[in-house]
Amino acid sequence: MTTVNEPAPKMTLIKDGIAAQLHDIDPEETSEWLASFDAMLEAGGSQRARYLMLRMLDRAKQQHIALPALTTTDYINTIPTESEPFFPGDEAIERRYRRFIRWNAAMLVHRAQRPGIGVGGHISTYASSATLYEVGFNHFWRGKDHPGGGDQVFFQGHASPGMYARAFLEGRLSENDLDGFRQEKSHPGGGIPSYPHPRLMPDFWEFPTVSMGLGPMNAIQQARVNRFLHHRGIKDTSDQHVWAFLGDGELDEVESRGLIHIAAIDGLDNLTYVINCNLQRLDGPVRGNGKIVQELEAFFRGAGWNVIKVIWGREWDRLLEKDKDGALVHLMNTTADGDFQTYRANDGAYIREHFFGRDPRTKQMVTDLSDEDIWRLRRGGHDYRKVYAAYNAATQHTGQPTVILVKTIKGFGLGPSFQGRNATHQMKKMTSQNLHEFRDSLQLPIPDSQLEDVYRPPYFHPGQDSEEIQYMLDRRKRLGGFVPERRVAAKPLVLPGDKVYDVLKKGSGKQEIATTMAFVRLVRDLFKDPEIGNRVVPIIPDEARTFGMDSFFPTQKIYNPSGQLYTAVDAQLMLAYRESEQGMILHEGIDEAGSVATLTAVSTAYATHGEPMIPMYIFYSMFGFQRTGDGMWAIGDQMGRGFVLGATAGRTTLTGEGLQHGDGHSHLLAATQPHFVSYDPAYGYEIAHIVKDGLRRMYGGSEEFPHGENIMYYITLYNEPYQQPKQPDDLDVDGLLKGIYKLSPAAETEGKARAQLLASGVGVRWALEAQQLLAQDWGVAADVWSVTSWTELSRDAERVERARLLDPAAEVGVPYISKVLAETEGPVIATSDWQRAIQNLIAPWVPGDFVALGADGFGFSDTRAAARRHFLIDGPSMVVATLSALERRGQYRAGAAAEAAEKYELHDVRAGRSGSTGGDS
Ligand SMILES: Cc1ncc(C[n+]2csc(CCOP(=O)(O)OP(=O)(O)O)c2C)c(N)n1
Ligand SMILES: [Mg+2]
Repeated sequence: MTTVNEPAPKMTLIKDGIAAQLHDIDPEETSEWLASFDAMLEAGGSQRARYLMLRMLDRAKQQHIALPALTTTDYINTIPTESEPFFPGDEAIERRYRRFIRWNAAMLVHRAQRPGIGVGGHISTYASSATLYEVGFNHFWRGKDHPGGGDQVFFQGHASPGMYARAFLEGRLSENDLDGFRQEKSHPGGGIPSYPHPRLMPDFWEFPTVSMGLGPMNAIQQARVNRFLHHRGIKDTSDQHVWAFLGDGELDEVESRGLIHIAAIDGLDNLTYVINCNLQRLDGPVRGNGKIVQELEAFFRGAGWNVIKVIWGREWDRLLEKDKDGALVHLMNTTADGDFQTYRANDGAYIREHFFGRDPRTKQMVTDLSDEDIWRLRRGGHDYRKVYAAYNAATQHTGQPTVILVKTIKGFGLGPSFQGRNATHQMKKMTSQNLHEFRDSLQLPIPDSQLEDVYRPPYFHPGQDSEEIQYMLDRRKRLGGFVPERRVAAKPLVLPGDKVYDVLKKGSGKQEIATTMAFVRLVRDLFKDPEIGNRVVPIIPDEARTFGMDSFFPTQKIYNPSGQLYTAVDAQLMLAYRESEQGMILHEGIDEAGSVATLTAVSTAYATHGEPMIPMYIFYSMFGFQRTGDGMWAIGDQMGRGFVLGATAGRTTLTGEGLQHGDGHSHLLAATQPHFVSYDPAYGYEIAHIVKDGLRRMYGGSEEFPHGENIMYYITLYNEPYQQPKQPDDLDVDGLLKGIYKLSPAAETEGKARAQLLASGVGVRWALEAQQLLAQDWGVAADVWSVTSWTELSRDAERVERARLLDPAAEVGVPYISKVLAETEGPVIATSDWQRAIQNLIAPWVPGDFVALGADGFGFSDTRAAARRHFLIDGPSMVVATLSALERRGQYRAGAAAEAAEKYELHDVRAGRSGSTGGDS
């Protein structure tokens, strides 16, 4: 204990996040304060001392004394009862139809368990969150017809039955639709998806949330991009709010927590998280030994969020008022979540004994309550008014994002076999007894006779003209229409003409530049386009200099809602680091996952905001699909459009960076994502055609796709500098876009053995080298083909095969790759800086012999030439592979391949020559 007279001239404290040495300018006064504190503690006890300290802190805050914040508060509601606003709705009517929704939500899952179907679903999550959603639907969320443009609501994925059940009452879904839950293809008349999937229900769902952790990230970047669009003058989003509904278990995903600082730094007060703290995840308690609400409060407050806790329902108000010595609050503070869960899986008598009974003062407090009364002491998340007060406060808070931590009961209202049980998340079938009890507790006029068929209990709808439905529809009308709703109103963009692409078609002359630089040159010109320039949005996770995009800093500027409040160290330089409120570049910091969330919001602005934007997300290709593939997949679901650039591509091209950087497989990963059209261009002019066609397909209108196609482009870019050739006069543009074109026919073919060399990206130069060696040293005439997309060629072939399977008798055509190679002679040898499996994507459809070389296995640090020799993908390796294939066909003398292997020293990595040095990494 500190003695009063002890001198304390200096103390180290953390003040505003910074360690500070504070001087005591009046030690005598300090001693007096400390002495009076000690005396107060002795006289009043620790509860009293705690109370007074909290009051002091509160007073200091009111008087604007900048003290470090406490990260947690007591386990009680943040908003005091006396500060709750007037509730503007009719609670009784809203309760009635909330019960209809609860019933129908459970029934649509339950009915989907009927014999022969049994497709699963979740009942307990929505049961715990019905109030949270209904307060939003009835009082807060603005629809698309609202003058402000409407809100964006991220629904907890497995709460979807509740949203469907509401849409049924609203007349948006039919009984047949509900019965088609999770039977999208087989249900007569069509079914509805298990979870929020915009791609599968494009007029309804806006945000795919079911891969847990993506919703929290995407909601933050949605709110940030809303601001960005506003600052950029694209759209007034000032009256649009983003709501994200999350599970307390979901908050254990690193993605759920990893981005929250961004929301705080950008002051996103247009964002509210509602975390349904039912204390349970799938298997059991989220924090049996701890308190998830308290943990999250500290976490979010520490990160700079406004935190509102909704823990207790109004029935507790009276008890808390009686809690003069803090005994009840102490119990609340010290009861573990595991116990809170167990209370609700038991009954009032159990709660009396195991909660209130732990302290004689609290036991006394509830003597006048029956066990029934104790059971009816609700949690905050089931009290309409408490939830309303929290939402209202969140929407009025400025300068910070808000998180509302709401305590609920998992399986609420579903009876003792569901409520609070560890298994409740997975329970989907109700027994006859469950059904009867549930109906009774919801007070629904469904006769017993209708519950006889336990697999088909009826849905409940009181009729369109009923008071409840009329009220409900009226609420939505006032708020601007239904939620969720997805609309695509964007018009096709006027795309730039050919001129913008000229710079790439001309080639780089004597200058050696990498394809990354060629791409950057194109983007620079696209920025200047009067129609689309303002819509191009580079998204960069701290690699702009690597890609030569620092040249955009002074002109396009980096978006920062606070502008630039400091003098940049390089302010005097041409390429100064410039931040601006109107910046066009979304610089994401070292954060690929967050960048993909940003990409999601930007690439879907055409639907969410009716404003097509052209994202150009450029990153180290190794840290793309491999690291953030799930987010990319969700963009596919959300039907994003834009360009994804895997820069520093290839397993051997990024000199010296080695195992964790040498990407030799992202094309394989991209190939698994149906919405990605992937290209691996070799030259600038190829990039020009690919980007032009991408813009046409995604942002232009065609007869087949009047609003453009829901696809993304994945283009790999390299950092190996070489001369970019001028576009050949007779370029086969159609072939280039389909995935292959003849780049360099063999010079003299007369009487010579023939071969076909296929390559993509930087590999094209090795094929050209091999062509030369084969001609010079072996008299073999080889044609060189640039394969711009192995994936597109294979997808084209798969489409043909599927058509053939469905209609074996029909004339379904020939895969493009087969058609192109059918007219050629000799074996086909393929190479690239990617693993073999990528080249092999076309193997089944290559007529004749096919040999794929590839960079399989882990990369390593070395020169490009050495690495390519190691993997046997370089020019000489192609020569040996070609001779060997010719020998096997009997078209070349035996032993030639072995001679060639010796001649080119294939076993010696030091003998490799395929590849230039230099290029930034
Ligand atoms: C990334 C990911 N991992 C696992 C799942 C499977 N899953 C679906 S719901 C769920 C439990 C959810 O618990 P919580 O977030 O607390 O939500 P609650 O249902 O309790 O509201 C799990 C593990 C998933 N959907 N996504
Ligand atoms: Mg939970």
